Amino acid sequence: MVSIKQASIRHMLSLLLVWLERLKAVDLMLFVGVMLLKLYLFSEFLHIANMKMTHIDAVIELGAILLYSFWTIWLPTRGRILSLIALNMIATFVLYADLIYYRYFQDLISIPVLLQLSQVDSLGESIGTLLRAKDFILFLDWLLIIPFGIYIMRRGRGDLRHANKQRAAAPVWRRALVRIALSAVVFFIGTSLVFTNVNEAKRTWALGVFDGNWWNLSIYNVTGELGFHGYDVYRYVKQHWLDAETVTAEQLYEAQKWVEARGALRQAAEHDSLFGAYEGSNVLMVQLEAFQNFMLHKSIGGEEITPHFNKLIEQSAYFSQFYHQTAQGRTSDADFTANCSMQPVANGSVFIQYAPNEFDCMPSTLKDNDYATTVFHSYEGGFWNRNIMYGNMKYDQFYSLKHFTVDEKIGWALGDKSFFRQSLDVISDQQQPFYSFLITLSSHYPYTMPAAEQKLNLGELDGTLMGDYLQSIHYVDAALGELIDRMKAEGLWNNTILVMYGDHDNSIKDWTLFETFMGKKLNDVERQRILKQVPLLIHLPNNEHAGTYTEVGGQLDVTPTIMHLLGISTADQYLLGTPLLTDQPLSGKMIVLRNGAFTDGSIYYMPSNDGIAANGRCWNMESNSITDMSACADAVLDANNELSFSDQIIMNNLIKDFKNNVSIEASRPSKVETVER
Ligand code: GP9
Ligand code: MN
Repeated sequence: MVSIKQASIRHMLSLLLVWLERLKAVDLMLFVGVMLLKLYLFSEFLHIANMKMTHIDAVIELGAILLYSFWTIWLPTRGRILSLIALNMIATFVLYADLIYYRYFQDLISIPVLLQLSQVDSLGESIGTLLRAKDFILFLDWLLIIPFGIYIMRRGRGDLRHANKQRAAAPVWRRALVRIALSAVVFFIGTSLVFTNVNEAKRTWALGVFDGNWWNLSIYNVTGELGFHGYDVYRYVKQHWLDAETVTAEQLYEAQKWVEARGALRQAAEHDSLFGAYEGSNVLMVQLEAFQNFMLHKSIGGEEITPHFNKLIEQSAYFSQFYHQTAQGRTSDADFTANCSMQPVANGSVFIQYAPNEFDCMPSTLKDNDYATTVFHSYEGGFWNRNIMYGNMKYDQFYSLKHFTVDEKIGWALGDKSFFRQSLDVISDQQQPFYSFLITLSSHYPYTMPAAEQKLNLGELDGTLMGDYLQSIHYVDAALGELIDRMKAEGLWNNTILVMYGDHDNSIKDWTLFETFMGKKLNDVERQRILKQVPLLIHLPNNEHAGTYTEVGGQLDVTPTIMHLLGISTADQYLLGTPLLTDQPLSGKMIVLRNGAFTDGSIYYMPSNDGIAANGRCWNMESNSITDMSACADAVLDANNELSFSDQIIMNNLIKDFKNNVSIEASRPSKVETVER
């Protein structure tokens, strides 16, 4: 027996269905209104600093909702309403998942995250703390749409037919025409609302956001939530399907042979007396933001800019011809090159685009050798996709902004002094041996320091970007002094290898500022030196092997160097670098930069913008003058090989294939077969 209450609910639902059927597009309008409201609430709940929903954002979201749903107009009433209910449920689910994910990871869910769900495991444990009662409001409409959907599926057809008994239906062709025309109009409106506004942002305030691609939230800030997911799908499809080139068996074989030759160089160095000389030591590595070489050992206004670093140089192995090898991925590239010893990709960042791929990064190797591995960076964990990449690099723990107390606000976030202090609180309690990687931030562009920390007397550089840069470096140097004192106090100074290197240049484009500081005019190769050289400093227990090493090196050599000192063989690993601190420096070593420049310490090749090798310039570094191209010509091919093999390996996830032995014997090309005579 159907109760009176059930009958009246069914009657109401049937009236609603008939009403929606008669008024045609009202269901779509209701859907658009509800979704817009949910997206507004979503942005409020996220509550990201400087990212409040503006009216332009609302217009973009509106356009995206229309694009998401325009096709439902093609369907008859029941199908359309059911599809809109399904679209509502899917979008609400995505919003909610993003909201929970953001509260934990300060990022949005992207396809690479979904492909690496193990990362999300850590979220499971703390899910309870991420839920809020107010979130329920996102699901309020489900109380109506779910029963309505069930009613339509069960009874809707019959009730509609009954209600329309007396009405003559319009001819099929007319209905089809109206639907196609209406959906085309909605599609056109949606497209213009989204793309005119996004393109305008790309031209103006969001210039470079889609090229740099450094943070999902920066993309979301331009495209809105639905647009972000649309873009994310496009980005993934383009990278993995549209732009993907298949690697032939022969290419796989060539790449493996080429990279294994680097392993053979490292293996040859294992006979060296320094191989394993520091076996079992802790490793504390500091990546210094925008920390270049040119201001070391320099004073301004009678004061040394980096007194602590200069003093440490005397007690350490300091590499004075060391190059950063970063590209658009900036800090993340430095992290990747130094820890994983591969070239960065030319466009974007490996951290963002290839995070799930297989690499032989230092933390995972050290973890396999019973080290505790931790990484510290007091900024949002989603920036540069660190949450995901660090999971793949097998760090035990990533301490991001949310783990620190911001008791000293400088620049983007926490000042480096407090950052070191709080990181050392963790490190000193850590199981030994450990590998701890610390990434500083206070000397980040645009170098705004609180007045109390502007301690240098800058003279004519006062009020300039260069002046601000030097003030921030002076502060970071003082923070390094405190770090060293603390390491000594914790008894870590003589059982830890302390490594420091600069991540990349300081982005100051005005060369007159450099010339004012250096007190001389700078030619092209001097400028390249300033731009590309950063310090590498390795402090060993008891100040052993201290001295200035003038052999060339680059960030790709950091991991092989540390492994060499620890006596962990990397002969079978897929790394491009070679150890720098050895009895005998490797002869003919060449450092290849991502823009195609290279140097062996005596020549420096600068590629030309047209990409034609012969149009590049070859500099003699000793005489500081341009020399004949013949001095560089032979190495151009080697440099290009390094870049293209590295790209091929990263972009096609070849290390996984190498390890699974996909190539070699099975695919050995006939031309390399040995012939018995
Ligand atoms: C922020 C920091 C800055 O987390 O890594 O990165 P950068 O802008 O130097 O690449
Ligand atoms: Mn940086």
